[in-house]
Amino acid sequence: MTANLPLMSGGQLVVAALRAHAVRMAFSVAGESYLEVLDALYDAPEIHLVTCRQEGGAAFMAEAYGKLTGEPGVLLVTRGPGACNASIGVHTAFQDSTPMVVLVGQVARHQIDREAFQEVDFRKMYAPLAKWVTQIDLAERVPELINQAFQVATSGRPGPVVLALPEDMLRDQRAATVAGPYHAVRAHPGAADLAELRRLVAAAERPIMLVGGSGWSDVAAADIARFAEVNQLPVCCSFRRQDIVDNRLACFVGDLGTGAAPTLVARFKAADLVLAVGARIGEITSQSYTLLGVPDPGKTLIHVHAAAEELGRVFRPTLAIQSGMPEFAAAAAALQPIAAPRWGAWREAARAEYEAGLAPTPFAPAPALDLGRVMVWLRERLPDDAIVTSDAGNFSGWPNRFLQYRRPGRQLGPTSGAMGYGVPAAVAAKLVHPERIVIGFCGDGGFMMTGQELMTALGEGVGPIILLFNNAMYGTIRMHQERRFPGRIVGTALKNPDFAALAAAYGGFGATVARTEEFAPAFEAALASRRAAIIELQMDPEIITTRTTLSALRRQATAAGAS
Ligand SMILES: Cc1ncc(C[n+]2csc(CCOP(=O)(O)OP(=O)(O)O)c2C)c(N)n1
Ligand SMILES: [Mg+2]
Repeated sequence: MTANLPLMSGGQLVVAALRAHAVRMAFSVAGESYLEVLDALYDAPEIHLVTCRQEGGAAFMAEAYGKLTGEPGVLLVTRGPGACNASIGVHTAFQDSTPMVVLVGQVARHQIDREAFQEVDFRKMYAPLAKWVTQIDLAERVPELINQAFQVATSGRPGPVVLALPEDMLRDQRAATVAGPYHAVRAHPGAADLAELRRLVAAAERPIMLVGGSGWSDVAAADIARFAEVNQLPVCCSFRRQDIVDNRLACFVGDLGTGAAPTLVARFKAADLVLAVGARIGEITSQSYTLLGVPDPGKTLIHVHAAAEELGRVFRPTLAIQSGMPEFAAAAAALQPIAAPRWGAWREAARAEYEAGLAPTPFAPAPALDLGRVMVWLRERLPDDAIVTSDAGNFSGWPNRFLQYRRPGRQLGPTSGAMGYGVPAAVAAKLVHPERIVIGFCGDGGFMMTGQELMTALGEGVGPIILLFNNAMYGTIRMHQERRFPGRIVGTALKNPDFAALAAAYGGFGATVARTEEFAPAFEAALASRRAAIIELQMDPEIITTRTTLSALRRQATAAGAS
């Protein structure tokens, strides 16, 4: 079979396999352990290799690429140190069910288990972080194992796959047939399941839908919205998955993130039926497992998920349906609508609560920079296809509560809660869609973890706009301190650089906004510059969430008798 094939190095076979799987972009920090792969990429100009500044940033970029496109984000890093830096992005891809393929250089096969230079047993290191880890010990098996990696990364519940590549294997010359592209395998809902779903929903009084998870194409998102609309079902979304259903539709009623609206939480608890589609119903979404009983949810639960292992894992559903999101959404949209549903007023009330929450909470004294008004301005200013990325931290409450997401616009945020995600994700999104507005929301803490990747954007000539919420603290943790140990501030205060000057030093656009009216001109100027930009929002540090202040938290905690 291989008699007439040319000999190729293991490295060339890796790149031939990436081509066969239609890889268009890959993110890397170079290492001598995988020089053969880099050299083979020299001859593969259709693969855009993005040279990043730290593997954590590169891994977040690959994860964001996977989240945005549904195709595996490809990451290339070197052995021990590179793989250790990259691990945060692998963990994020795992928690966020994002397809990703990580290629890691490895020591030569004849050195393994000597603790050679930078040697790590990647099967052990990545075991709980990745969906699958293996090492390619034979160059002739590169096509087979890379094919398997793409299959595993994309099928069922998507996730990250790690392939260790011993450097001497990459030099071996072998003849091998490359196969591709991969076909993501997804289950379809059965006719009996759909009939039962319809029967259960029709019998409900106060149903609510929860959409979330990964694997949503634009068509699937439109289909599930149509299903909700024709059946008048209220729909909320899971943590950082606000872009599945157009937030302007009458059926959309909010998100179950870290700052979930108390009214939505109450309504979810009052529902007699939950139709969860794609969401794992994890700790944040389930509000620390308080929205549903474990394992008996205490109400009718229909759970639709791409992976059999997630069904009945925590909550025992009344009806479990294993299905891909496009397959389920298309079938649901084709179901006969439920005639004269009883829950019209229930949905309307939930929508009214959501809309009431879109009005900013007033603070006294009024801050010079009113973030609520800034968000309302952005909500009106952003086009439908804008991409919003988010870091982890309390500042994320502002875009989560006040922006309205809609396809093809996207929200890319780490459900893993990993700080440092916002900037690299914005860089990746802008590389994928240079024509769209891409905004990265960051705190001062998270920005300083991976902000150097702004230089990657400048090197690539793309201009994401970073909105940097500066409160000179790890605000989220300070909030928890005020609740548990009021007034005892330790380990959370930050000193920061001049962020606008930092942006300028990179060759980007920088602006500092201290008053509400300064925001719009700064935003338009950042956009017009077409360069990577930082707009520092000098916020009132007192305002710790969109709803409350640090002093209010301290007062409450002291009154409640915290230490
Ligand atoms: C990589 C990482 N390290 C630590 C944490 C714990 N953590 C969660 S939020 C937070 C503070 C975030 O600070 P900042 O980015 O300034 O946002 P803020 O909460 O102040 O708005 C920390 C330290 C985390 N989630 N991820
Ligand atoms: Mg902060």
